[in-house]
Amino acid sequence: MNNICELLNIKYPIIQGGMAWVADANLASAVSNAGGLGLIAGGNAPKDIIREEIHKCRNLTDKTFGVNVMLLSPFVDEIIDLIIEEKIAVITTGAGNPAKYIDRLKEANVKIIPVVPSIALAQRMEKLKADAVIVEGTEAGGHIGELTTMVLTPQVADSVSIPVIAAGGIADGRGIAAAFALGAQGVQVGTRFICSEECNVHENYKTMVLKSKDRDAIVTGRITGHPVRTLKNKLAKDILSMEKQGIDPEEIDKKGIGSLRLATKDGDIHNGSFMAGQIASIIKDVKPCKDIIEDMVNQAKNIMPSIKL
Ligand code: TUI
Repeated sequence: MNNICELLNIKYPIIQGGMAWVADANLASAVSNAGGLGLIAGGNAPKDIIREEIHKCRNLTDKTFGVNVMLLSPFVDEIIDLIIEEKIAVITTGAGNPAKYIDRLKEANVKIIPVVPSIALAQRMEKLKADAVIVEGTEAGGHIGELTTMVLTPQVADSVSIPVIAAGGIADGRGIAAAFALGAQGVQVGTRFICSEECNVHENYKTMVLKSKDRDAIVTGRITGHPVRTLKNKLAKDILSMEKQGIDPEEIDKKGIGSLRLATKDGDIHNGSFMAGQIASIIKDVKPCKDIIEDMVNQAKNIMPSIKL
């Protein structure tokens, strides 16, 4: 059996990305019910909101699901407490180093799978007894690292003994087969699940992804030190222009405040932050999570019959 499936008691080693304002109980339960690992995104939300989503998710699935902890959140400490109180089976972490939380989580039997953008952090996480690592290439949407999935996956796979899950640029079975060829034992998929029937984002968000072209997922914030990949629109262009003009990074950061909500809830195509990966443009339809996952798995198996899925 596949190591990731065994570790998490799931059918397919397909982990849903922890997309803030996108991944609620509805999406997480749909991915878990389809045999993957669904996760509720903590994002910047406070404890009470996440607790509600956890309870909703429990009513929607009896399968394993998890919580994604965004480490830049001001509420990280209380969310870690909540995860332990609620006996969550597994967490993924992003946008920082979760070292100081690992001992407590392991003691409470919570599995921990950090996103790492480098070999050094992967090795550090292995030493601290993380259960697996997600290597997220710069192709991904949202907050990104420097290296690509293509180069990061084999290097990390050669550098640690814990299972490696590849992320960034994977939206079909070709991506899964490629990731496994590079040494991954699982994949994390984000953008593809935005265009699922169970994803509760505003229709305009799904349309933005469906209409996107190969060069539309651009990076802002390289100058402020918080690079974020979003689909090109007025907000992204305004931010890039402010960066070029050398405007104070704090002023630029202010422009982004509230923009994820504008994208996901209001569908504000001009002022919203439509986070998406570079693979967005291969997504051509909205379908149930079950079909997304099964189509990906079948395509990967056709390409690579020996694949352990
Ligand atoms: O976290 C993500 N993607 C995200 S988080 C997010 S919310 C946000 N919104 C605006 C600005 C910033 C965040 C939207 N998308 N992906 C996982 C990820 N983790 N990518 C890169 C990293 C990462 C970076 C540095 C992980 C660890 C790390 O460690 C640095 C250190 O301290 O060693």
